[in-house]
Amino acid sequence: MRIVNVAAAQMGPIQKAETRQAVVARMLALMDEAKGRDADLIVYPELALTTFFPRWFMTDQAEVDAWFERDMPNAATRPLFERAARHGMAMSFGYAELTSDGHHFNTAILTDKRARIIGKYRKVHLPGHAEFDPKRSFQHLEKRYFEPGDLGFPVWRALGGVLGMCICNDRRWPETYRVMGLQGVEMVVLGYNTPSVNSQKKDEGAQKRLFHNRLSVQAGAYQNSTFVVAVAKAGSEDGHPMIGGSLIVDPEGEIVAQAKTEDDELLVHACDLDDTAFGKKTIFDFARHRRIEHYGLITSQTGAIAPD
Ligand code: ING
Repeated sequence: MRIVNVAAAQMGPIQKAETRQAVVARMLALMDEAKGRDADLIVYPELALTTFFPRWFMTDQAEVDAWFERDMPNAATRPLFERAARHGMAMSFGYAELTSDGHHFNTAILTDKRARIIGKYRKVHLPGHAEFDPKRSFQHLEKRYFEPGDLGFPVWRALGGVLGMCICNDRRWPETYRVMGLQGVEMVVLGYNTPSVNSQKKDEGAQKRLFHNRLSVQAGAYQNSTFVVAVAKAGSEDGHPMIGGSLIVDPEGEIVAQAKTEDDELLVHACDLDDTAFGKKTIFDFARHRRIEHYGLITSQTGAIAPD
């Protein structure tokens, strides 16, 4: 038995005017609740410290950069690291990273139980656009504000197992899970901010978005025999609704915990990492069953590339 008692800390909306200090106070309350439920690890959403600012069209780089963190930890987030160390709890959360040499990434970190950062991931699959388009009912400008991640899909030995991270749109791409699966990942943690409606497909509403959220995470878990913990930033941010539906999925693709609200809500589940072994030994025994001689297209540029 290699139990990781994981807490999925879904967060309700963060309004544009809300301060990082106010958000950190909410995150600390969730962390204290997780401690009360003996969590070993707490997972927060993508861009957990601020509103989902890529919905706003900005032209002034100083205004854009105000949404980013230059250091981690920093004055606003240090209370999180101090409380996590005191609780003996590992944590993962997403934030906008501005590096010392001026690069902008949609980033997530993983700490150990002493609040030391042991892993960093930078979002590879950036959805949305780089330019404002008046035809869209709302904007999704991640390609304007972030660069694609430059760290690949690493995994880390942590909490007695092998952990990996990805972020939001990454969860829709089988390649994301497979690269980590090929490294033996046993638990993938991720956060997301997913609009309840599709700015380019009027009739696609929240129920379809929630279905695709479950489908993507359950498929990734089953097809790589890994736990997946997917955590929403949910609810209406300045009038822009986002889905909740945070969930914990086991290596057989079963949902073992799921959020009921669109607010701050904690899910906790005791994940036995040994449960990943059967799938890795039978169906997904990569060494015995993969036929890479037929997989070339997956890493090729051929085929129609959809216009931006
Ligand atoms: N958000 C959305 C997501 O991938 C999206 C964007 C929604 C793309 C629905 C396609 C369909 O969940 C982020 N932040 O990636």
